[in-house]
Amino acid sequence: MTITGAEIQPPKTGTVANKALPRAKPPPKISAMTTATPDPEALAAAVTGGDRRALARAITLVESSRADHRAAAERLLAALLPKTARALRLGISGAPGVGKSTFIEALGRVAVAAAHRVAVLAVDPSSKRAGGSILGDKTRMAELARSQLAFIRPSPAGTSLGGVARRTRDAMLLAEAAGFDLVIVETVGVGQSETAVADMVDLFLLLIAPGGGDELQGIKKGIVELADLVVVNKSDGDLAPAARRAVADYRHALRLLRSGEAADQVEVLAVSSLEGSDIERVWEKVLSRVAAARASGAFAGRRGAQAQAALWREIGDALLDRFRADERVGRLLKALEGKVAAGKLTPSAAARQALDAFVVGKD
Ligand SMILES: Nc1nc2c(ncn2[C@@H]2O[C@H](COP(=O)(O)OP(=O)(O)O)[C@@H](O)[C@H]2O)c(=O)[nH]1
Ligand SMILES: [Mg+2]
Repeated sequence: MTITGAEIQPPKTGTVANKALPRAKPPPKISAMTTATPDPEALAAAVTGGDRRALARAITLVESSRADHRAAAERLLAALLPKTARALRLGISGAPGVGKSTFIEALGRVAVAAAHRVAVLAVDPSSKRAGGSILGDKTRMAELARSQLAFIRPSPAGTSLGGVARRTRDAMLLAEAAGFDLVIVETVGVGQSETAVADMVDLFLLLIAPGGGDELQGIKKGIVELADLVVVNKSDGDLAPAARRAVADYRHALRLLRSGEAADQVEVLAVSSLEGSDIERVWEKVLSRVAAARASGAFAGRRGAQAQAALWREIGDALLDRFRADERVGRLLKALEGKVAAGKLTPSAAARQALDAFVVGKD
């Protein structure tokens, strides 16, 4: 079955969908933001007004590493914080080529047809933004990109995973403040990015494709353990039988990997993003999972734990930055590193000396 917007009716009042995901107001008119240095308060007002260009500028601001931009970004985020946390945060991971962008386009259209406002953010620390993947995404998400109810933001290039993770979290908050009630974070299933994304979303969906041999993708790398939902894509044409086998294989593997309650909760569904078949089933599953998590308190618990974990990561990052920037530590470390390398001092003793110098030096 092919999805066209007209076929999908918004859920009726009182359905699971309504409870799970509050509906956003339609976006107000886009106003031009022309000043070169953004004023955080003015930008915050434009973002909450639903101005998509202001949102794009705001994200650019939080992505910047310039000191004055960082200060402005913090004021912006502080101003917008009360307007955040109202969206459903959905993470989507999978190996390159499994069809993440195509799937997000299809799922995004289902959500938009139900009058949701959808923001798509991409996390790809490996991407150098050579143009290929971005061009690919633009064509694969063409319909969604055209929608007034959608906002698509590719990954910032050439930064460390830590940097990308923080910026994505900030970009997610900005999108929420702009009134987007579904934020989809796409990440490539390589490296550690899926762990970072799983740590910032309400529901983590692993997308796989059939025909990858008998090795279960994601199992070896431990991504499956993070998944709340597994979706086998490309269940169409010649690949349909292989997709059915993959569903059975993953169901079996998940039963082995997880025990008790958790095993029942991770469902495996087959879809065709290209044909649009069974995408609504995934959307309904997402909404019912979220409704159940809200009812049990697991939803709030997960968000609270994520926010606390983010706090400690920020503290760790900031401490390390200050430590490295400290002159006394810098001078001392050169000598300490030499002694450690030569085996004259243990790493733990050297670390203690450097930390003592840092703490004393700061008083
Ligand atoms: N047959 C089939 N091909 C698909 C499907 N979804 C995506 N593809 C194709 O798989 C390729 C990679 O898709 P893309 O969305 O860019 O994958 P990504 O790298 O995971 O974002 C493209 O050629 C798509 O047309 C599907 O459901 N069925
Ligand atoms: Mg893609």
